[in-house]
Amino acid sequence: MTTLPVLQLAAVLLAATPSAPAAPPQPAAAAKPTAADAKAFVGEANAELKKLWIRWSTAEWIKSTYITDDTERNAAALNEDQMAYLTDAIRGAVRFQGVGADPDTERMLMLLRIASPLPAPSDAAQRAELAQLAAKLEGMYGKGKWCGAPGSAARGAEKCRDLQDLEQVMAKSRDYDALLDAWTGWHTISRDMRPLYERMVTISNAGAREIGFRDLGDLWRSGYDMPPDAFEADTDRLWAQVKPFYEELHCYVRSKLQKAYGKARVPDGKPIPAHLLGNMWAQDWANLYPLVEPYHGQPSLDVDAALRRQKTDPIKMVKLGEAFFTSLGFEPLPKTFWERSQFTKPRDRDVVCHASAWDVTYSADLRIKMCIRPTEEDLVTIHHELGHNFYQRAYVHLPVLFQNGANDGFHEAIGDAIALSITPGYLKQVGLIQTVPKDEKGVVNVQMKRALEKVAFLPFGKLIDQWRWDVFSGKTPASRYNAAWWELRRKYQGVDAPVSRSEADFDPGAKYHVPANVPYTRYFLAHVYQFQFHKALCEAAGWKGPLHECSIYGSKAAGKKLDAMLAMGASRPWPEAYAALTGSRQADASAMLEYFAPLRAWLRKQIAGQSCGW
Ligand code: X8Z
Ligand code: ZN
Repeated sequence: MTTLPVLQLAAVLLAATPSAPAAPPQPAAAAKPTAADAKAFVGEANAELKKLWIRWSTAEWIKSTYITDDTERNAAALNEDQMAYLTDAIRGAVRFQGVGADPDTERMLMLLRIASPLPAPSDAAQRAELAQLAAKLEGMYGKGKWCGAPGSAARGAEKCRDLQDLEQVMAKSRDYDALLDAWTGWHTISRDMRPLYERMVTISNAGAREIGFRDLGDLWRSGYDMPPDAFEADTDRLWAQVKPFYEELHCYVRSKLQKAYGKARVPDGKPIPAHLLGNMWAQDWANLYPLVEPYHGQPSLDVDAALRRQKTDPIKMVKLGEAFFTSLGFEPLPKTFWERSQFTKPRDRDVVCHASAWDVTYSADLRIKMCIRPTEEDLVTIHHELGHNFYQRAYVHLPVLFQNGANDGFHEAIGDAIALSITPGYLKQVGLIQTVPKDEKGVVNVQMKRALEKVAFLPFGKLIDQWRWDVFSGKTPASRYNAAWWELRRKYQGVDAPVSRSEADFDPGAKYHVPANVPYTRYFLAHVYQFQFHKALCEAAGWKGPLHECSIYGSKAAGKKLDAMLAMGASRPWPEAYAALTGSRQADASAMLEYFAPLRAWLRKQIAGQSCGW
């Protein structure tokens, strides 16, 4: 049911955006809508969307924490309802173009049009199919298991391993063949996704075109308060700023991998085999730290060991994260957060383990969904997820169309910016390491660990949507899905598949955000934003030393500054929110480069004279 009078349309000029949707036929004598009509329309849209989104996210929560055919069908049905409403509302909103609505109304009309990353066409059968595809693809990822190659000794249901098991191998094993088995095994789970993904692209492209976009990528790039082409150029600008640093890190790490695996397996001047970087997607190399540690014999940074030794349970880890936010002056998480969250992997059913944070009812019904293990990586992810939750609560007073990040990169950057304050000094304070490394050697070690997380991620953060944008535009046809994927991974990351791949594989589907249809440029942006946010928060906290040593733990002044930005939600163009915290309206990687200056100087000496690049 929609309360919107979507077909009572008056004459409309389509001048504002060249790609605005076509208005349905106009009855000749209809009254011209006014600014007041537009305001009333977004008021109703907010109310209706809130109702529909609560129902849908409730069904999504149930599905993600209990994957069955029934919960998938249920979630798909509720998704269909909100899709149908959105398609109608967006088409109906066209009549308000040029009516001179107030700025908040204009902004909500703009946000309405880009509200869904998966727009459905108005055809009911296609909409139903799209909702089913979306639920099914995410379910396939969540249920993915590797049971050994057919005919191999390892095959057998009792030996099947899920992503968590396989990630553990990627993180810990340094056995080339064991790594290869885990990598190739996981990449079998996405093969059957290919036809479903292709169909999802076709239908959602049609949906995007109906509401006036060239294709789905054009819609995704339109969420940044600037023309989509300008956004793409701006992303390239940031990448150009950090690319030389990435190449230096790549060079150093490759030389260490050559020592571990030999030059026959890790050749000079070639991309690194993707299964050797300590992570299933080679997107975060922190697990390689023991292999690439700059100076041995320095104070230990092994947080994993401390978590194990102290038998830290998942709840304690989340409490530690919450304590960071309350130290900044934020209220503790609601009681229901502790009752309703999924902290550990249930033993008796399939769930989507990929971490996420929710406000199921758009009224501070906060929860996280994780399968927490006692590792430093998960401790950082907890801070990441809580960043989402504290953001959600800070803007909960706004209408649902404004209940969002200033842009999606902001949402991903908040918890990460906080986690940059997990310095050795902070870790010692909370008893997770014994000694704070003080001299230059200790600093380089600490920085190396961070760079393996943050700098290694950058090209991966960029290439996922580079791939999808080309798929959505048709530049990459389905017959080249996998080939195009590996071209980008070679080009940006300098990594290559360890075994030959073909179009029978669908390797992009082995990364959660592709089957789950979550745009990914947000994480690239967040990796740049978070250092600028960190710097601004450190200034607010009165920090005077080097940026990499700053922890804002306990600073109410920093917390206040952060909260002021969070509370704006999506109500203003993002450069305004950016300026509220950082004083600048532009993203810039110089804070990241400043943060890593000591490591970079050291790295350059290490790789001098080596043949870098690929
Ligand atoms: O998906 C996530 C979060 C949930 S929004 C856990 N991240 C990206 C990933 O895992 O690929 C955080 C870093 C990048
Ligand atoms: Zn996130």
